[in-house]
Amino acid sequence: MCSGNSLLLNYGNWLFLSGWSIGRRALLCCVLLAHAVTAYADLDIQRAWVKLAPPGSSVNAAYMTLANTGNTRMVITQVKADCCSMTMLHRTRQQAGSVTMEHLDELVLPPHSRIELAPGGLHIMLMRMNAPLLLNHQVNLQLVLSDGQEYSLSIPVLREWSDAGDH
Ligand SMILES: [Cu+2]
Repeated sequence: MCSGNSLLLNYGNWLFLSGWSIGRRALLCCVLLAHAVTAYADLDIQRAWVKLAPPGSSVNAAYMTLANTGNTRMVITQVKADCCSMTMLHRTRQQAGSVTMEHLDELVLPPHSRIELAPGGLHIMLMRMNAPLLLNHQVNLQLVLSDGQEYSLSIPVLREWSDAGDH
């Protein structure tokens, strides 16, 4: 539901204008090192995974449950990934028998709230892959917050979340 060359082409110009999440591997390494020891007591991430795409697919989608356990509003403004050079926050909408994806500029987590990114709904679109993602590979993500903090996490590529066992 997240594939389709026409969709990507349509987004291409738009992305260029918006400047959304153009990551480079060398830069990401520095980011990881710089932020690896930072604590994010108020952002709790569970059930994070990337869905294995069908062979030949040029895009992937990442899912997770985000919880803001603190008293301060959080806004995720950007996502970076080491597996690809472009990401977007998307919401899948199904109406009148057709499936479309809406781009979100940001993801807002009010105090003491929880947001589910799951198949058929919100997701992080991974595009312009460096190489096809394989089963059980790890993808490194950084969630960039509006206050400049970055939350780094490493998540597995799975067929379905249920394959993760007790992760
Ligand atoms: Cu999408």
